[in-house]
Amino acid sequence: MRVFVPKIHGLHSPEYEFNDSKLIKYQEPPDRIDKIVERLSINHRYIVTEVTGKEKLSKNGVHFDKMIEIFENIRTDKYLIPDTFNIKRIEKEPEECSAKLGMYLFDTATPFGPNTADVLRNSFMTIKEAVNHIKKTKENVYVAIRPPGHHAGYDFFGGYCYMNNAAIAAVRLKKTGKVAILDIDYHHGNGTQDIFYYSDVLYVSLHADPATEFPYYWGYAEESGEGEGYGYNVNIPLARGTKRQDYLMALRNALEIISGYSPTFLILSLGLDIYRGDPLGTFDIDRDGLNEIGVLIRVLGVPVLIVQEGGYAIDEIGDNIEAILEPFS
Ligand code: SP5
Ligand code: ZN
Repeated sequence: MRVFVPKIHGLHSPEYEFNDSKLIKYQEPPDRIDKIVERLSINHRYIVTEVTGKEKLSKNGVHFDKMIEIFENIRTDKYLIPDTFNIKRIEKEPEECSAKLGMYLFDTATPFGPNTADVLRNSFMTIKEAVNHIKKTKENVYVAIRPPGHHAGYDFFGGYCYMNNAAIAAVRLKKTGKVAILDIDYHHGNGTQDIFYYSDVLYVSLHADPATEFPYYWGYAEESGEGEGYGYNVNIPLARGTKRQDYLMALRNALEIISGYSPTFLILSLGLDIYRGDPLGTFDIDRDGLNEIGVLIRVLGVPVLIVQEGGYAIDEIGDNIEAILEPFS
């Protein structure tokens, strides 16, 4: 299987995030992806391509122009974590860079640094190359990408995410067929849900119940989409501590819905934070469980674009990615 990686992702590397009412070590560091790439590079089933190119963020096709313009124009010599949030969406753009970010940011764990915009340009190019590959070959593709994307909505960002990689791929794939997105990150993909809430791109998510887990305000079962999108948003919240067998049962239900939609392409938002040993997760899914998840999704027989989202058990991330990707490779 082909694997695409943004070459300069390591230039986005905040030291801290503000979480649980304190400043803690940033949980989404470069070695997540470095470890994945290191492992897949020595496995003959994978052909890893580092993407060096960059693309203008304004061409992303998904996000609100004003938010992207702010990303393009931030000038900073340190990682900014805003202290003020524009919760009423007042259309005044302050001069202060940190306050510009606060217009669209929804949490305190998503710092914006000197090279963050450049890394996003390289990420965008990487997604485009992966999309071109799957369009041309109809083969499964894996994008080993960071920062992740599924918490970035039309006009908001947060949860370590700035731009929505899966959504950027979906709008491009939609031009040649029907697209479904299956999101198995531990956290609800509030950004992806937001972007496609009024459209018939099918979004199905299995995630920890937002009543007790981030992102808290999105991800409830009654959120079904609206207008053209009604019935095309499916949330399956699961209790903290959900065990492998219960997870797999919920996944089978999700796959049945996707199968009934007959997509031309499937995008898999892959969060390895569902793994038992993850510091941000609580699900009880072991490595064999990850492999079984891969097998069940593979059985759909639809070409899959796999996009990396979360996953923070860094010492085990190499073994975990191999376990879940093996059926697709
Ligand atoms: C892409 C992705 O997985 N983003 C997740 C962002 C989650 N940020 C909030 C984490 C809350 C941590 N508080 C729980 C501490 C458990 N010891
Ligand atoms: Zn997550």
